[in-house]
Order: sequence, then C-alpha cells, then structure tokens
Amino acid sequence: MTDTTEFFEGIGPIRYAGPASDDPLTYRWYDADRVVAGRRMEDQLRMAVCYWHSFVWPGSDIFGEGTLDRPWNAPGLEPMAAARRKMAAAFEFFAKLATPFFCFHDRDIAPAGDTFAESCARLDAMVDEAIGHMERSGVRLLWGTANLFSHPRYAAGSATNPDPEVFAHAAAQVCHVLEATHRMGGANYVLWGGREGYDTLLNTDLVREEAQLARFLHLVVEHKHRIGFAGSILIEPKPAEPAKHQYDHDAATVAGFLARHGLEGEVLVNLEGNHATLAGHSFHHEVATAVATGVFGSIDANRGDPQNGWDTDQFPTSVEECTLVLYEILADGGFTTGGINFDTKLRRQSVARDDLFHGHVGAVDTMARALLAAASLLESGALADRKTARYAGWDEPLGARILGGSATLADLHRLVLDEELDPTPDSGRQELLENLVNRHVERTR
Ligand code: XLS
Ligand code: NI
Ligand code: NI
Repeated sequence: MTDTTEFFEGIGPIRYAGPASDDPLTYRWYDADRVVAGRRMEDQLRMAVCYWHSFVWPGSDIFGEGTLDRPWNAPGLEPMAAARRKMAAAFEFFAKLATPFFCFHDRDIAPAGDTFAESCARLDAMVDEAIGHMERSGVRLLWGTANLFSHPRYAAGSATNPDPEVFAHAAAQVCHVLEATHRMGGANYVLWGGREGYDTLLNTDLVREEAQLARFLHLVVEHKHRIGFAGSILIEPKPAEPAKHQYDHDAATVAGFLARHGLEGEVLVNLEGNHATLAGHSFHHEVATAVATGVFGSIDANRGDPQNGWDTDQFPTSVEECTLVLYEILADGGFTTGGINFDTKLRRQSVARDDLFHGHVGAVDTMARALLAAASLLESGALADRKTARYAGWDEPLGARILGGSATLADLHRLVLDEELDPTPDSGRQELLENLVNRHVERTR
C-alpha cells in the first residue's frame, strides 16, 4: 500500500513569482515555460533532486548521530513499509518542488535483503512502486546508480577489488540496477567509484586494478546495448574521499582512461562541482575540459566550503560560478541526456522540515539565473569573438603549415632566422573579460 500521509503539510507547490517576490518559498528566476536559448527553461536545465541526501541521510556525521526532522524514517517499521513511506515523502517533495527529475541509488529506495536474491526482489518491488509514483506525478528519472561503496564487501573496491568474487557481485548488482533504470525510462546510468582507488600503494597492484576497471565498463556498455538502454553511461570523477586516491580523479583523467581502453563515445562523465574543487580545479574547468575532450554528459551541481577540503555537498548559491558552467554547456549545444542533479545536503543544524525546500529553491533559482546570464553571454558572442581573434594566426599560412605537418623543426629554425621573426605579445584581457561576464550577470532580468 502506498503511504498517503502528507509530510510537508502547508508547503508548496513552489511557483514562479518573479524577481520582486519576497516570499522565500517562491521561484524568483525559475520560470519553467520561459524560453531561453531556444528551449523551455525546464528542458534546458533538466533539474533533478537526489534521493540519498534528501530522504535517506538523517543528518549524521562521523562524530555524531542524525539531527534532522525526518518523520518518514519512523523507527520500528517493517523495512519494506519504511521504504514505501520514504518514497511517498520523496515524491511529495519532488512534485511540490516542481522540478522534472530525480536520481537514486538502489539502496536508497530499497533495503538490502539477507541474500542477493532477496535484495533484487525488494528492489524490483520498489521500482514498481516508483513507476506508479512517476506516472501519477509526471516526475522522471535522470539517472539510477548502484551503491557499490557502503557494504563492507566493497571496502577494497568493487570492480578494482583484489577478489574476483567481489567483482562478480558488483557486476550482478549493476546488471540489476541498469535494467531497473531502463524499466523506469531513466535518461542515464551513473557509476561513481568511491572505493575504486587505494588507501595505500603498499598493497595495491595498479596495473591489475586499471585493467579490471576497464573490463567492468566494457561489460556495462555491452549490457546496455544488449537490453536496448538508450541512455548514457556516465562516470562521476572524484579525486579522493572515501579512498585516499580514486582512479577517476577528474575529467581529463577519465578522458585518457576511456581512450586507452577503447571506451570513447560509449562512456561520458557526470561532473560534480565539489569534486572539481577537491581535485584543485574549478567547476568551470571540469566542464570545459570534458567538452573539449568529447566526454561531457551531465552535472551534479553543488559546492564545497572554501575553507576546508571536504565534499560538503552544499547547495549551489553562486550565480557567477554557475554562469560559467552553463555557458560551456550551452555553447556545446546544451544537455542531451544529461541534466543538473542537486547532489546537495542540508547542514546538520538545519533541522526544520522546510529547510529542504529552502535549500532546493535557492539552488534552482541560482541555476535559472545563471542560465539567463549564460544565454545572454553566449548570444552577445563577446567571449567567442575574442577567442577567435586571439587565435586568428593559426588560420593563416604559418599556422596552417605547422598544424598541417608540412613544417619541420628545422624549417621553423630557418624561418625565424631568415625572416627575423620577433612576435609582440598581445594582451590576454583577463580583467576586461571578467568584467564582461559580470555585466551579463548583472543584467539578467
Ligand atoms: C559522492 C558522489 C555520489 C554520486 C552517486 O561523492 O557525489 O553521491 O553522485 O553515487
Ligand atoms: Ni560527491
Ligand atoms: Ni555526486
């Protein structure tokens, strides 16, 4: 039986009320039907709520227990009844927030059983339950994923485990969740490798682990084609945490790995803001690098705390930062299967039930306003024109000869001697460009 309790009584649905609205539970910028850069805002942003931080996590940290007001996680309930109750709360929230998608791990929606067979049966039952909620609410699935990091069997990795029986277990779990994602009409399937890495090199065979990881991905890709899943397979890069070092360190590392193993075009990346900063990059850098290397897929929008180095998964609040991210995505033609998943969690002291709404409303509006600024920047052509002008020499005879391979090192030696080449530096115009971006951010209406 589906639970019909109303968990967020008196809140929502959240509606667009315009920039002048002082009601904190309205959208000031997210106007789903407004057309921006050729698509409705909803279709351009493809925003999703994540199940795990919002409905599973009780507000615990490594020093303390749960703090949050989560009445759907009532203790003492039979595990499947508890899962149904949690799902009812989640879909009530998705529908009231009026964002089109959600994302989940298998263990978020269905409790593990005593055997693998029981875990599969429980997941299947909860997938049926989810499909019912999706049909009633119109909420869709941006991506599904298997939790290959919480259970003790995965402490030494899933695909990169020294024990092939653990690899087999992870493969079985992914097989089942990929099929579930397919059944739910998911747009993507994500692999995040928190345990695919090492804690110490003293016990780790790097050559074997890379080969295992590549084999695992080939198996996933083969199965995707076998079952006719049309979505994208995405790897979510992260440099560390929980492992000391994770193999899918950042976008460039993943692009190199995919090329090395014949997986180009088959696997893309899901980039997270806070993972970018953990890797010592900006979110902008990660997206631009993925676009440049042809692996861009989707994003997990969140932010870290600038004063510490953890994956704090805070709600995105910087319009400027997100403008640059969305600018790269729009310039690349916009999302295809991907979208924006809010892999975000409340602070442990945010114990009021409506805090979950405030976090998401701010994040949604941040992305919406950033989209407007990014579209204005793109439409103006200002950044693109300056880039074209900056590299213009490469379209002229010398540049073409160098890139075309007809000039040798010795030819260039002769050229510089004979023609006394003495190039004068041009301004990089960084400050001017930064001010230009800010002007577009200021002008969004
Ligand atoms: C953890 C990751 C995780 C993935 C899904 O840091 O961000 O939440 O998005 O497994
Ligand atoms: Ni993360
Ligand atoms: Ni994530």
